[in-house]
Order: sequence, then C-alpha cells, then structure tokens
Amino acid sequence: SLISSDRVRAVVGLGVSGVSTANFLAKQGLDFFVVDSRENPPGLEQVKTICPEDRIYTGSLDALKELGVTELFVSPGIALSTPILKELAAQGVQMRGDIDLFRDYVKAPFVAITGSNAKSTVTTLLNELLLALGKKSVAGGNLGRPALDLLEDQADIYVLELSSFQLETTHHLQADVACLLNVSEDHMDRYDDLYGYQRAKQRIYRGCKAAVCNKQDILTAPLLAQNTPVRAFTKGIPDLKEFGLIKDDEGTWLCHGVKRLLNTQQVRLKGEHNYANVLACLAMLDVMGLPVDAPEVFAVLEQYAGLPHRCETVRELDGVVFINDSKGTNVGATLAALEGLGDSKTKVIHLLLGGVGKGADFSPLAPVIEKYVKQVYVFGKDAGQIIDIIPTDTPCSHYQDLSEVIGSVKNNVQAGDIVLFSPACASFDQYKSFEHRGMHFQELVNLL
Ligand code: UMA
Ligand code: ADP
Repeated sequence: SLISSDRVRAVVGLGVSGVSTANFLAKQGLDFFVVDSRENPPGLEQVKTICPEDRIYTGSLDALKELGVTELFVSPGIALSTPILKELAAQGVQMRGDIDLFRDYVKAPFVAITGSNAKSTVTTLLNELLLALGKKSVAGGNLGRPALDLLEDQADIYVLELSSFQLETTHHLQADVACLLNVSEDHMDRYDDLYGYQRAKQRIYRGCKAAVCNKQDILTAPLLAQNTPVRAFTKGIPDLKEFGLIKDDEGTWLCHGVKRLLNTQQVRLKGEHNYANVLACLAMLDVMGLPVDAPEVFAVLEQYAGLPHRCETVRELDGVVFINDSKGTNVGATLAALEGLGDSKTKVIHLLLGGVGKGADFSPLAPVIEKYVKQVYVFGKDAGQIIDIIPTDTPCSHYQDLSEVIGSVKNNVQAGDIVLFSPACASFDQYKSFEHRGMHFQELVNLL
C-alpha cells in the first residue's frame, strides 16, 4: 500500500471533502478516525455507515490530542493555523489533504487549475474541449465532485480545480499540466497578506511537467525546473509561442503567436476576461500536444455558454438588462465584470454590492465605479466597509438585504440601463452559498 500501516490517520472535517476522503480510505481498507469541531457536521450520517462510531468525534477537535495521530487529512475549510493543528504539526504530524491522496493514487495524466478567479469557467471549458477531442476526461475538485470521487471514473485525463486551501495541504502535486490563472486579493481572513495567499497558489507548480501562466500577472509567473515547457496567455498581442489577442478591422482574434485562430465574434463567451479564459484553455491543449485549431475545438468555443451565476443575463425588462454575477465573491471578479460590461461614455450600470468581505480591501473598486457606475446599492454584513470607499459623486444607498435592494432598483432604472449583481463578497451572512444567493436574485428579478 502507498500508505504504510503504522500510520494513525484522522480525517479532519466532515463536509464534502471529509466524506470523500473517508470513503476513499475505507475503500482502500485503511483505518482512520474522524474529527469535526461541529456538533452535527453535514457528513455525519454518511460516515457512520463506513466508520465505527467510536472512531468519530464531533463538537471539538480536541480528541486529536489523545489519538496518537501521525497523519491528518485536513478539510479545506479548516485553517492550518488552528491552534491544535499547529501544535500537532510542530510534533511532526503530517498535514495532508484529499488532493495529496489523489496524487498518490491517480494513474492517468491530470491538469491542475487554480487562480483567484475564472477557475470554474476554465476547468469546465477545458473539460469540454478534451471531451470534444475524443478524450475520456472528467472535471472536479473545488467545483462539482471532489477529486477522490473522480478516480472511480477511470478517466484518460482528470481536470482539477484547486483552491488555495487545498493547495496548502498538498505537498507533491506533480501535475502533468499546472495552471495559475491570476492572483488578486481573496480570503484575507485566512492569510496574513497577499503574498501568503500567492505562496499557497504557487504550490500548483510544484514538480509539474508543464505549466501555463498569465503573462499580464507577474504573481502567476512560475519558478520551474529547467526545461519544463511553459505557455503564457495574455489579453495583449502574443509573442511567438504565446496565446493572445490581435485586433484588426475584422475585430478581435484569438491568436497563437502571429497565427489567427478564431474571431471572437465566433466565441459564445463574451468580455475580454472570458477571451483570456479561452486562451488559457488553448495554451493547456497546446502544451499537452493537442490541436488548438481543430474544428472540434472551434465548435466547443462557439457553443460553450459559461456557467450560471457568472455574468449571466437573467432577464431584459423594459430595456433594462439584469445580470447575475453572484459568483463575483471578491474584488477582482467584480472589477472584471465592470471592465467587461462597462462603457465609460454612458455609465448605465447599477451595481449591487455586499455580503461578507473576508477582510478584503475594497478600495480598488473606487476608480472603476467612478468610470462605469451610475448608482451603487449596498447590503449585508460588510456594507459599512464598502460604503466607505464609494466615490462621493456616485449615488449610493444602504439596504438590509437583496429584496430591499431590488425594491429600490426598480424605481431607479430606465431603458438602456444594466443592473449588475456582482457583490464582491461571499454570501455566508445571508445565504447558504453563492448559488443560493444567485437564485434569490433571479427570483426577485423574475417577479418584477
Ligand atoms: N468547519 C468547521 N469545523 C470543522 C470543519 C469545517 O467549522 O471541523 C467549517 C469550515 O470552517 C467551513 C465549513 O465548515 O465554513 C465547510 O468546510 P469544509 O472543509 O467541510 O468544506 P467541504 O464541504 O469539504 O467543501 C470543500 C470546499 N469548501 C471550502 O473550501 C470552504 C468546497 O469548495 C469544495 O467544493 C469541496 O471541499 C470539495 O473539494 C467551496 C468553496 O467555497 C465551493 N471553496 C472556496 C472558494 O471557491 O472560494 C475555497
Ligand atoms: P472561480 O471558480 O475561480 O471562482 P469562476 O469561473 O466561477 O471562477 O468565476 C468567478 C468570478 O470571476 C465570476 O464573477 C466571473 O465573472 C469572474 N471572472 C471570470 N473570468 C475572469 C477573469 N479572467 N478575471 C477576473 N474575473 C473573472
């Protein structure tokens, strides 16, 4: 076995990752304890079916001190800086995660994708492209199915979306292709500063066989072993081996070096940030030795409409367009939405912001709001922090919740306006998830 039997393992956290890890260990015939700080964690009933009850401890992580553990599989929602975990780490207990276990057992090639934004869009699009090229590909990780569950599919290739939290507990990823899309502030409640967060993101490149990075974001630049192939993508004009955009009389082209591949009019995803996402996928195909100009590739780019809750048009009502970008959970995502949709000449955007800021600095939004936004509506837990940075000449009001916001928006809009729900915050103060929040927005808009 890859994990020697003298190890004493515990799965820490009983959410989606914890259940997946416990299932996987059980299937390998390996013993483990299960610990969660919550009295009644979501995966409790499920884990009782595969693990003896006297090995399950809930309500506190303290049991870990008594169990003589040597190896922990820590869920992404638990910070490694949690005192008891720090204490155990100092005693030499290994802090691992489900992705480390995936790495130990995966037999087929796999692609690992991270970034502050666009992970899910790029992961699902790359998976579609690989399927269209005839590969038995499957995608998951931080989105959709957890990584270890995917192994059941015995795929030709795995496409993993990884969060910084998952990367912190992954020690030797050695992905066949590793891609860091962008780094901008997020999860500042879990990191000391942007560089701590970037360091976690950079772990994606550890021991990789090939890398893809963003030429316009220095924080994505990899430090690699000599001769590791690298492809860069950019929204600017590409150099020889790069993927980028060239603009001419016929519009904007997706390009590989000087070669024009496809006019962006043919691409269903819209906005330059999304063209960058497409280019990242093409760069990954290329570094894998797959064709970037095959008709199957172009057919996917013409059809792929993106995921729900990412700059998704909900409705047009009396000339007003309502856009749901509930997945805009950090400042970088909201900036991309504003840059993608905004027009500085007309300033038609009504921007809805609010929720849990996770310790973010909202000030980078100020100049972009000034440039594109007609009116701002703020709600939720960290509303106060957001209001502080809104430019004084942009009208801005404060509401309790989203239904109050929509009640007010409907009286303020006129034909030609855009209502953009891109909150720049997490949803956990008032919702279960960004999906739940996005559906509430859709519901409210559809009732107008
Ligand atoms: N928690 C406790 N005590 C514990 C364990 C967890 O209070 O002992 C709390 C955490 O603080 C957190 C919540 O429980 O608030 C969930 O944590 P978890 O580690 O149990 O989460 P999972 O259900 O295993 O889901 C995780 C990812 N969640 C997080 O990273 C917070 C899911 O990503 C991911 O899909 C799943 O593993 C499968 O890989 C969600 C997410 O929000 C979508 N990710 C963040 C993001 O995308 O920004 C990183
Ligand atoms: P993630 O999985 O990293 O959260 P998603 O694809 O779900 O990424 O998109 C999250 C948010 O980021 C959405 O609000 C989306 O509109 C925005 N976004 C998409 N592409 C980019 C990009 N290239 N740069 C910045 N933001 C982006």
